[in-house]
Amino acid sequence: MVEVHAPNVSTVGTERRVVTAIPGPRSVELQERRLAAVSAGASSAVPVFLARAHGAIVEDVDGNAFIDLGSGIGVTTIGHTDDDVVAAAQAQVADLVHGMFTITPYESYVRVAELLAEHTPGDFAKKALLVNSGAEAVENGVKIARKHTGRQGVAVIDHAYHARTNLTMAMTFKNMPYRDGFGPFAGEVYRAPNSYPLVDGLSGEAAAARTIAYLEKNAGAKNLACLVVEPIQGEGGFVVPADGYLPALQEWCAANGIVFIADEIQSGMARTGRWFASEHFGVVPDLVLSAKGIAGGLPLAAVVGRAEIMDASHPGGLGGTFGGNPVACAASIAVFEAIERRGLLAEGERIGATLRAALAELAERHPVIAEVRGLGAMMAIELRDPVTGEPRADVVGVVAQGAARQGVLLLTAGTNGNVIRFLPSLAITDEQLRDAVSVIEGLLP
Ligand code: PLZ
Repeated sequence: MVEVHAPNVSTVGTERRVVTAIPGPRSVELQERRLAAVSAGASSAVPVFLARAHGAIVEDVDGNAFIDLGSGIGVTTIGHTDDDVVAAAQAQVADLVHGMFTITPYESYVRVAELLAEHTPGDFAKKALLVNSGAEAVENGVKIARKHTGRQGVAVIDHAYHARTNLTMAMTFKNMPYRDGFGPFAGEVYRAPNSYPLVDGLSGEAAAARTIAYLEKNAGAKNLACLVVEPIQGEGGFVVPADGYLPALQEWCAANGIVFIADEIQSGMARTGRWFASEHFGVVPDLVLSAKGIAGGLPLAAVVGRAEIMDASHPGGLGGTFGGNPVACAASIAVFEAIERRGLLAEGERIGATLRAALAELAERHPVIAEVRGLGAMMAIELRDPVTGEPRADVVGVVAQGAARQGVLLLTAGTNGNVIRFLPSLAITDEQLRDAVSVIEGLLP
């Protein structure tokens, strides 16, 4: 049963507040130390050092407060330092911090697996595996699909992002910054065109036929263990496929013994107004990959799906030292309970409605906005020259940097870098959203 905990005494307010230049003097100092001590490869988009956060507001070390439209790339979905998550994690730290599930198990791992089985699409028997990161979830999804099918091929879609390990770099579309010079990459990865309605103008059926024809030619259906698809492409620019695209792919997978894997690492767990974005598109994946928001900011990721596929590995074939860490599991259970008890799926719907309306108005006044798209708290605007149709990454850069200087943190995306994405926490208020959009409006040409 759920205990109701005393509220977290956070000093973080509810409004943006800029009291220094951005970055402020303390951040500038820390940035110097960071440049001397931290690998240049791990750079930061906004070199503002964070001190604390609560709900949809983050505070930096100089006392500036930002409206957070990125949630650490969709991680603090139910809000920064959510009271229930903080209480659950704090209590767990005092009891058991590490067990190594594959040596000696503990209940919270099992409970998270049960909750994932309950809340992912599909009425069939499901099982789960817990790991540390999205990359590991993708790796393990592929391992399991290969073992289950006895095949090696992995199909992915143009503009996809699946992470930064060797296999997942091979599955990721964009060269810079993710792959350049880091090869050779894992083999047996086959890429096919996606559905990108703004660019290709194709119906879902036509786009799926193109994807399938491509894979039949360059991979051969019988060689494919799995097709891995983001229901809404994340880093690729919040590309929402045309209706019918995903169901047609799933049907083709089913007809050819290919495991249909939804990478819901960014689109999943209460982000789009549903538990998982697949639900919007009428697909029931064989396996779902989940991470980011499932543990309120603690590192946890999962592969969950059809029990007979999840059981393909011999005992001992799957694991890892930290996978399903007890503190992360306790936090995750608190997240599941919070979503249910507080009706947070409806907050995703609210945010989607508020943002869609505000951004549509913006698009009327600023023709550089070529499209407003997305679902729930996963919305985006794509910027293109209204005359030539050329992607305007330059404008996106100006808006992102300018917004940070005014106390709004936002993320960019897109293979062409010309997308501004909105991944706020479900704790964000309509007032905060409208304030942030007004800042963006002031920066648009
Ligand atoms: N699959 C769909 O969105 C993570 C990371 C961006 P990890 N995306 C944000 C960056 O610059 O590193 C992501 C995703 C999808 C897989 C991943 C990978 O998840 O937890 O970052 O490994």
